[in-house]
Amino acid sequence: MTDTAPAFEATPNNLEAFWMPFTANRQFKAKPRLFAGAKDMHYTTIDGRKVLDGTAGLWCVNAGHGREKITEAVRVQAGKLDYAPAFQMGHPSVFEFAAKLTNLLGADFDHVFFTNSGSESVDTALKIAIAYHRVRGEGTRQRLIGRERGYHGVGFGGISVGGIVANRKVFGSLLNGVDHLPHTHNLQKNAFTRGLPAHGAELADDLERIVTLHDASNIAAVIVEPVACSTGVLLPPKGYLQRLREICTKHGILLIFDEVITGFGRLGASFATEYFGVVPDLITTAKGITNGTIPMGAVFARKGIYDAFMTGPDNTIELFHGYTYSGHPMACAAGLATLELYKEEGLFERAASLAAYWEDGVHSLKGTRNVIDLRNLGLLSGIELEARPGKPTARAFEAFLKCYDKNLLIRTTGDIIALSPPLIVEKKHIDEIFGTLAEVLKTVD
Ligand code: PXG
Ligand code: PLP
Repeated sequence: MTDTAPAFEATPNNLEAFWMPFTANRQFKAKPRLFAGAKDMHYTTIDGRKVLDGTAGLWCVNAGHGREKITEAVRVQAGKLDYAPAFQMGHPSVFEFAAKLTNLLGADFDHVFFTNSGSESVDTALKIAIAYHRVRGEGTRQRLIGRERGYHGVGFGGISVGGIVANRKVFGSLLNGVDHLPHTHNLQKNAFTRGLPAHGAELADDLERIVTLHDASNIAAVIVEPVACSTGVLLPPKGYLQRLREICTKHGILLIFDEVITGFGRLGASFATEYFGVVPDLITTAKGITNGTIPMGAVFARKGIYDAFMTGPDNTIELFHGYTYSGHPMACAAGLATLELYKEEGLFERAASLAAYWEDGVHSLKGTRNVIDLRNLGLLSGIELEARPGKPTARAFEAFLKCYDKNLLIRTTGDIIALSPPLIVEKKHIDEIFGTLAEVLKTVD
């Protein structure tokens, strides 16, 4: 392209070829929304408008956009080593990154397996769980348990244990041997709670029912999001995660926390496991691991899991699993710089210190037209609207479009607005987010 080349223009012809993910393609292409740049808390649209990012991209840009430290690290790495084979070969930064990550997680977790996304992390964790039982001589433990309304990405494993109907219903028979716990959302009892809801810890006991049905000797793992974000920020009732942990331990079932969103500071702690003081056996991550700059995911294994695989002659490949791009040099460079940035700027602590101000902002919307629940934790929020009769999702989507016109990016799922700003958010941005939302919601009938 030369300097005189015309700027990209969004016309139907040049938008057609791209089959957009999780998007109403025809609606979008008729009236596209395109970002051309981003810096710190803002995106810039192709027509030059600055849009405040209330969602950290898709819950991933935790340190804010265009951070020089990360882009420079990627630039340097690209010039030094573009790619190294991931199988039977290595490169220094993947080992350094693994060590730093396990350090961040604390003494309970001592190994990490790299993937390229949250979906791959989930499939990896499910496979590790089943294989783990087998290497220990408990090969009958193959069943997997997810939860209604759970989101675990879009691989066949993830949609099988996931519980969002639209993500499952057109994709055939999925994995065999999967059960689901009930979701924990209860508007009658918990609406407008600040922080964790009081009611519902006993819903974890449903796991006992499933164990009675199948016998523990057939169950490999339970997977849940500590906070179910994608479905609309559903918070765990007080004591729920602890109870799930106790029941899993009692029956020898592995507990997997899917921390693709809750990891890397979102709740005001490094991970949800730290925030809740509940230790799972496997943790799936992605997104904030590289600040969204380069695709990457990772699965953390609790002490003892890796060791269980280290048997047989030393030329044995212990786990027949991995991706061409597991631990890609560019992703490791981005990840190492991201971790430094989180630490230097104290971003997890910053999220914790802003959580109360954020909570007040969220709950300032109480009484606003059509709002039937407000939820918050750390720098997360779910704002639930009553659905328009006969037209689910229409009300929230209208709010999304109106916010975008008023230079605020929000995310909607069903009739719930989800917010998760970069952790560098300032009070003035929080005021702007809830000010704009209040104004917009008044105009949405
Ligand atoms: N697990 C959880 C808990 C997630 O939130 C995934 C797995 C899958 O990650 P990948 O990287 O394969 O997308 C996710 C991703 C939204 C939204 O706004 C949520 C996600 C991704 C895109 C949009 O609901 N979560
Ligand atoms: N499909 C084919 C034909 C392949 O050769 C490979 C990897 O070698 C894959 C799929 C998997 O790709 P990835 O390792 O990037 O997940």
